[in-house]
Amino acid sequence: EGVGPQEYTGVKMEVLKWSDAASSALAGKLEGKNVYLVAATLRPETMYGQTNCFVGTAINYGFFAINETDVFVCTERAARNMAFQGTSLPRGKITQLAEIDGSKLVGTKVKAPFAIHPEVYVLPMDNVLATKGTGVVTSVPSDSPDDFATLTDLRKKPEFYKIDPQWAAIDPVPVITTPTYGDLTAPAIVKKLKIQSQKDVKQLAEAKEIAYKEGFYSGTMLVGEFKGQPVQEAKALVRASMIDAGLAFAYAE
Ligand code: A2H
Repeated sequence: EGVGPQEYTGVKMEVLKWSDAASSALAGKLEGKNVYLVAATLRPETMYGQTNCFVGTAINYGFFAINETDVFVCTERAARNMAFQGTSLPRGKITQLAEIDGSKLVGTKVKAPFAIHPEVYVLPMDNVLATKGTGVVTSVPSDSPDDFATLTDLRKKPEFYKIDPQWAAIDPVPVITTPTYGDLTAPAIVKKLKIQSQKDVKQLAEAKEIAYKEGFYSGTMLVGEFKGQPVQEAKALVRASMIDAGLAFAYAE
């Protein structure tokens, strides 16, 4: 991470159906509201390949009213930052309606903007930091080694991770092709570096670096509105398209 601010894209993942645990914890608190889990991503051009959404089970998430009808789910830290970036009104003010542990969000079904699989589940990830982004990570296992390693862990040990295997059933979707690694860059790098699980943090940091550079400098879009275009061009275009559609917003920190 550099010295300057990180320019994230805040992706609005609308809640379609709460997990049982979230449903009981939230009973009556969000009547009539549109609720969105907000994921922070640096790779908006990969959103076609979302297969799920990750939260940290030990992280506390707040429900923040950003206007009369819409509620964002993220860390309080992120909500405070957003309040000064034109996301909510009045400026600088946050209104928290409820809070919940990440573990209770697991199993919630959300909409994945622009995704080829438009409905995905919330799953647990070990390495989600409460101190970065919104605390919600949208999962794109085709292009993110962390996401692929985590999805693989969850599929191997669903009981251990307390998930229904159905929630992790969507396979990685080819979104970007790269000359060195083909149509599924992250799985190819994870295999090459012999990464076994999300616990291999050191190798994953290396894999992330390789995947990021390869995708950005040499990748070509395989799907979507900018199919056939280099990722270097498509990145800003997909981002603008999502923002215009009201499905995302700029978020910096
Ligand atoms: B990226 P940086 Cl396809 N904890 O989005 C852990 N990881 C987090 C996070 C948090 N609180 N908030 C965001 N992230 C992830 C897509 C993606 C991402 C792809 C490939 C690489 C990649 C789909 N997941 O990131 O430390 C988010 O995952 C590799 C750089 O601020 C976000 O972008 O550089 C990225 O890490 C931000 O990490």
